[in-house]
Amino acid sequence: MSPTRRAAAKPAAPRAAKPAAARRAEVERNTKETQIRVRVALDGRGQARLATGIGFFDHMLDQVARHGLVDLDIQARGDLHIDGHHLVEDVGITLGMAVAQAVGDKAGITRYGHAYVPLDEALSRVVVDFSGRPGLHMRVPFKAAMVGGFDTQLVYEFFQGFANHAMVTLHIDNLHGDNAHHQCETVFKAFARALRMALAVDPRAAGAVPSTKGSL
Ligand SMILES: [Mn+2]
Repeated sequence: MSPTRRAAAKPAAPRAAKPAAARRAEVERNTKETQIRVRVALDGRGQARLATGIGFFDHMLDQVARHGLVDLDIQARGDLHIDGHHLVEDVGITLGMAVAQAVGDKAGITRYGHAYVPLDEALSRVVVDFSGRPGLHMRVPFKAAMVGGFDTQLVYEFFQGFANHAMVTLHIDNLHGDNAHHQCETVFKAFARALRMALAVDPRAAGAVPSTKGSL
């Protein structure tokens, strides 16, 4: 016990943390091909409410919520009687729009995120940069054309739509994998983990925008 303690000037109360603006958004996007509503909460708990009409796609979006610790509510209807192309691409676009809106001016975020995720023999790496410049670089040699009712070619369309509208640079590589379900799942899980890292508020950044330009 310090005898000077009582006499010491009362320390300034710790500055109350600025209440974080709620990082959430709701976007509705309707075309003649698809009708999509996305609600996202970036500081969520990984809860998902998903209805895209494609079971395996719901399973993948569930990974994004769970491993990204974002809450996702995605209700999508579309021309699945043709195929899944328009719907999967448009969910990527609408989710990208919602994430861009929820992240706002990006002040205080980590900006970069990366993750490796394995699932048995499969291993994927995803790197994301909230750069403000859309770009997708994807190398995933899927070992099957379809997983359940889901065309694996649509993974590219989903991430292209997401990258273009979230305004992020995305590098996606599947490094190993023999089973297409595993390959796909590691891609979505790694995407989720990378997203979580990039969106995390960095307490040392003290609310600064993580760019020497001052804006992203
Ligand atoms: Mn699975």
